[in-house]
This record gives sequence, C-alpha cells and structure tokens, in this order.
Amino acid sequence: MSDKKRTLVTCALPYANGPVHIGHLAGVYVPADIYVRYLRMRGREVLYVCGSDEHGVPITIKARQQGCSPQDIVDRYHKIIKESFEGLGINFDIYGRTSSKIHEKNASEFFRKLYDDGKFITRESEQYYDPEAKQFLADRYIVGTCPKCGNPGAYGDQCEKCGSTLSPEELIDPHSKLSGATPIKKKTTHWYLPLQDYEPWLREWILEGHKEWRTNVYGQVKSWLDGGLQPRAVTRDLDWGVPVPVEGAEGKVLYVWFDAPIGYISNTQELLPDSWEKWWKSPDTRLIHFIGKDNIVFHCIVFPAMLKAYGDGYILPENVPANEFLNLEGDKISTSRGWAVWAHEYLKDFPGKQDVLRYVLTANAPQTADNDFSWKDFQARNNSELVAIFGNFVNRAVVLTHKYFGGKVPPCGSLLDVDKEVMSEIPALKASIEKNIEEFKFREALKDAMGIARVGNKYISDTEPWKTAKTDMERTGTILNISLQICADLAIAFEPFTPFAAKRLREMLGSVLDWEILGRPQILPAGHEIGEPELLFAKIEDDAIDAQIARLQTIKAEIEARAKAEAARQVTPQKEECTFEDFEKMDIRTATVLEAERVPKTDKLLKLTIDTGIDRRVIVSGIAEHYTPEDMVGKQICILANLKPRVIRGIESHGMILMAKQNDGKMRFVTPQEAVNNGAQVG
Ligand code: B3M
Ligand code: ZN
Repeated sequence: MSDKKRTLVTCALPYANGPVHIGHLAGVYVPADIYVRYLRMRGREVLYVCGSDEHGVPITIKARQQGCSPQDIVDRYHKIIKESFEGLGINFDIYGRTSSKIHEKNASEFFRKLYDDGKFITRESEQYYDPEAKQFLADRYIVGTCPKCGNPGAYGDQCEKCGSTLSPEELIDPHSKLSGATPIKKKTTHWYLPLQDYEPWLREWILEGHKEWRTNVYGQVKSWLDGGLQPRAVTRDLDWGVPVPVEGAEGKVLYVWFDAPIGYISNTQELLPDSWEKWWKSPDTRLIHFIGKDNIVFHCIVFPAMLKAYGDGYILPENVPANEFLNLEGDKISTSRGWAVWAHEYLKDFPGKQDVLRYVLTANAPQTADNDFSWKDFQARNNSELVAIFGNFVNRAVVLTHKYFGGKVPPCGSLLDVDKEVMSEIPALKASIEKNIEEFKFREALKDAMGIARVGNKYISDTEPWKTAKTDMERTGTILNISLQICADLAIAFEPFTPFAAKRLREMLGSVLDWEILGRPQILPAGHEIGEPELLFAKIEDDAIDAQIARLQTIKAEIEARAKAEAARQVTPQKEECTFEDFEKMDIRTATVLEAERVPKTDKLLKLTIDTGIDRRVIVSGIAEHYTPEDMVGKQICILANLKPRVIRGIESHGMILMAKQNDGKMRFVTPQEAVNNGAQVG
C-alpha cells in the first residue's frame, strides 16, 4: 500500500438532472465505496468527497421540458440522489452541490486568477443560434436524425441510440429544441484554455509517469495527446451557471466542465473550512478520482491542466480508475430516454436488499470492458451465490452451534489435514483481496471474498458436523469452531462489498471489525457466546423479477412510441396544392421487373426492364444503394408511365419508379399490397 499519509477520494459529481442509476453506481460509486471502506478498515486517513453537478445544459433542458426553473430541477434531484447514496450505504464525508454560494465564489475566483495571469486566450467563432428563440444553442439543444443509425432524436453532440459522437453539422434535418427552427450560425467570443501548451508536461506526467494506470484510461489519454490538444472553450453562452467574472461577458457562464471539478475543492472547503488545504495541497495526500469512461479527458487532461495553470501547490491525481459502461438488458443506459434502473426505485422495490445490488454491480463491474446488467442474472447471483453459498454457510454454522453447543463457540481440538488446509486458504485469499482492491480490481477482490464463503461452505459440507455429532462431539466442536472463525472472517472481508450483511453478521457473532485479524486462528475464542441465527440473504422469487422485466418492457414501448412520434414530426411538409386535373395527367401503373442490372461505372443506377402490361420498356432508376439487381427481379412496383423519356448515362429511360423515402434516407419501392395485373392504373 502507498506510504502516503492520507487519501482523498473523489467521485464524479452526478448531474442533478435525473436520479442516479445502476450505470452510475457500477461505474463510480460502488467501487469508490469499496475502496474507501477498505482503506478505513486498514486504518488509513481518508476523505470521501462528492456532490451534485448542478450546472450544464441537460439541466436547462429538463427544466424547459418540465416547465420549471433549473433551480427547481437541481433541488429536486439533489435530494433524490443524496438519499439514494445514503440508502445504499454510500456515505460520503460531504455531498455538496455546485449551486452553493461557496462554490460559485470559488469557481469564479479560480477563473479570475487564470484570467489575470493571462492563462486564457479568446477566440471568436461561429456558433449555432436559434433565430426564433434568439439564443445561442449548445450542441445538446440541436436535434435531428443520426446519420449513422437513423435515430430521429439524436443530439448535436451524441446519438444516445447508437452511441456515436456527433457534431451538429452531421445531423440530418437539424432543428432547435427550443423553437423547432433551423439553427443559423452567429459570431460569439469565448475564453479558451490553450491545452496544447500543457501537452509536453501531460505526456511526461501521465505517459511516462503513470504507466500503471488502467489501460483504458492510459490509452484514452494517449490517443488524446497523440491526436494533438486544442484550445478548449471554458465559457458558454447560457443563462444557467457561474457568471463569467469579467467585463464584456454578459450572458456568458463558465462551461460546466470548468466549474464542476472545482466543485471537488469547494465541497472539501465547505466541510473543512480550516483544514481543506492539507487534502489538496500536501504532497502527503494521494488523490484518487473515481469516474466513468466519458469523464476521462476532463479528469486526466483538462482539470490537471487547470490546476497546473493555477499553480499554488495543488496536487494531481495519483490514479483515475475509470470504468467502462454498464448496459441494461443489452441496451445502453440513458437518462434522457428513461432506459435505466434507478437507485431510488430499486431501494423502494427491494427494501433491505442494498447489498444485493452492490454485490451484483461489483460482480459484473464494467472494469475493462462494457458489461451488462440483467434482472435474471441479478436473481441468479442472489439466489445461487449470496443465499446458497454465503448465507447458507453462515446459517449452518450458527444453527448447529446453537443446536449442539448452546450458542457457545466450542473449543478447537486436534486438527486434521482438512482443517489445516481450509485454515491455510484464508490468509491467501485475504492477501489477494488486499492486492486486488489496492489495484482497483474490485470484481476480482469480491471473487476472493466469495472464495472465503465457498471454502467455508465446502468445508462444512465435506466434514458433515451433523453426522459427527452422533458419535464424536469433540470433532463436531472442532469443525464448528473452525466454521465460526470463517464466519467471523466473512464479517470482515465483506464489509467493503456488502456492509449491511457484514454488520448483521458481526452482530450475530458478536465479532469485531478489524482487518488485521482476518484469517488469524481463534478470533472467536472458545466459550464466546454468539447470537441467534438470522438469515443474511433471502431468496428473490420470480414474481419480483418478472415485475421488473415487465416495467422495462413498458419503458421500451414508450421509447419506441416517442421515436415514432419524433419521426412523424420530421416528415417533409406538404407540397403546394394541385388540381385534380394535375393529378389526372399522371399515368401511374403497376408493373413487374423482368430484368435488372447495374449501370456500369455508377453507384446509384439500376437499369430495369419491366413489363407494364402495355409494353416492355426500360427504366433507369437511382435505387442501386437501396436494392441489388437480384432484389428487384420479379418484384411488382408502381411506375409513372407517361413521364417524358430521358437519356440517363446513354440509356433512354421510359418512366419513373415510385419510391418512398424514409427519414433515415432509405428508399423503399411502393408495391401493391396484393399482386394485381400489370398495367393496372393507380389513382
Ligand atoms: N457531472 C458528468 C457525468 O455525470 C459530470 C461529472 C462531473 S465530475 C467533476 O458524466
Ligand atoms: Zn445513432
């Protein structure tokens, strides 16, 4: 373990635009909590800091959607999020908020110092602007169709359906979320931190100095650095945030990613107004940032560059154990689409089962790659691991001790090989838990802890004290003595992972929480009285799981309905009025494709020979991106038969195929629902 004196653990500040969900928990808060609990058990001085991130565009969007102020939104979600963490046993030393006075002052002063020290540059740029709402538009405020997957509700910065990073330029049919107007570009001036100036220093600090960081983190940093850093805007045209504290910046606020990390410092200050500096400016402090992978660049490049620019002895993170993403039943979790399992709802639906969620999210932690949460897996892990192994073992040991020894720890007699073997396995597992947690490998550490329960469960099954009790009480006592020691080990080893069950187990055994004694012989002395047996974990029945799955199905249906409505909203407006006579002029008929071939040296054109019922003719059609020649042969289609012939690529084309163009740009030919004779007139 590091020999530095103290550890400052920060967790990404969740946006107060929605409740926290299992993706947040698995990626950031559960691993951080394991780490903090572990360090505290090892007697380390730790400060555990988090809070709500209450600025940024998503909050203003939510407020607009709900017809209330951004402050109403953050007040509501700050409370929900704070209570969810408490409910799950994630007890920060402080859970602050970035709308606090102290933070506003801090962030403002931080900016001002960099400004005064000449650390910023200004730049004029063209930004999207809503001419109807008369406002600059953040990328999030621009929606349109995703060019990659056709999702009609993609944002100007990202498509939440396929996960692509986008820019507003790439969207098909972009429109403003505020008014629906098509955005125009308008000039504006902003302050930028010239990140490129910090590149050599960042290379040295991270690429040379922190090769031990997780490969996903190190790799992302490297690719940002190799790609060449650019000046980054630290201000925005927005009316929600910390006002830019310089003249000529009316209507501008600090960019949320400039103020939010300063929030870590503000929250520390709020808790420890007199001694916060030792946590942020002492070389004796190690700083660890727990975050999700989408926050890597901000915590490894932008915030460190800000601190470096500021000077004044701020320390830099010693490690940034960022996780990948957790999916839900195979789909990307999304707050805005509502595809999530929310922490506060979980706590309501599964009272007293905080540990189960903590356990499952750790066992499935998306540490090195994205991972999936499914309700069936949740049930299986509870029933066949927590209940069948951990709970079952403890229950057998405690019940049998009551049955045969009146609830007193029996003395340990002479040891057989099987006893010595099991006793030697625990210290090895303990060492492995330590190593894994210290290397931020929480999933592996949990496996080790569970390994202790497996060892115990197997031991008691193999030695069968209920059988030896018929003939040899001394042997039975030895087996139960050893089993109870393992129970006490579990009550220590599981404290970081399932703190509620670990505490109940300690109360049941009358044992203490002290990491150092884990694995030592006779931590519960003979004659020590234990409490009544109590089930640590209960089976989760199918109906509870089915209810959750049904809830998700409803959400999925709602998401799809919204997508359809959004797609419908985006259909091309109706054309100008035409007369019946205009329509009558068009001779639309059914026809069948007889032959089809690509027009050489073109990507888009097919040459089709068709039977129109009146004749055989050739039509050249621009559908090769949508259909292959094989697709077309034999298909019945509709054509405009009396279109004036045109020569296309040297081929005379006699008519036009009727096609429907979807919102995603895909074309589909129009075909009668049932086969009709060729030449049937459509009208
Ligand atoms: N609120 C982003 C997020 O939840 C952000 C973290 C800020 S940490 C300083 O992804
Ligand atoms: Zn997409």
